[in-house]
Amino acid sequence: MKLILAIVQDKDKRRLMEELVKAEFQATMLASTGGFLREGNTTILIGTDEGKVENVLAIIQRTCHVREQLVSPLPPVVEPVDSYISAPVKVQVGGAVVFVLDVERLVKI
Ligand code: 2BA
Repeated sequence: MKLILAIVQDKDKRRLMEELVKAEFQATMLASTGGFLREGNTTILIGTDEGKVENVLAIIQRTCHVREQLVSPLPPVVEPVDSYISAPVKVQVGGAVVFVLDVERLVKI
């Protein structure tokens, strides 16, 4: 068995969950926060058989989109704040960051 851990953008979570449930996968959604942007994102846990991992990845690929986001860099601590001019920088976020892990055992009690 495998555990798929997918970090997705909040805008994609609803469609992704709908498609997973439609395809009869079991999933759990957790609210999470990205370390770089410090903004909310969603982490979805999906436990499934090894042979179905590619199906899950295909659903994630179909439903999660790459988006660009503007980030304002923080001023450096050593510079006086009024001498620092920062231009917002574009970063690409998503479609999804996916980890596929081995599961030793699944117990439902
Ligand atoms: P964040 O950490 O908020 O990162 C958002 C996006 O900012 C990233 O998109 C990446 O394009 C950019 N970024 C991140 N760190 C950067 C840095 N040091 N310098 C420049 N740009 C940087 P994604 O790669 O699509 O990641 C989306 C979210 O997935 C991340 O949100 C984080 O919550 C998670 N994530 C990504 N890689 C991860 C990893 N190796 N381990 C754990 N979580 C990860």
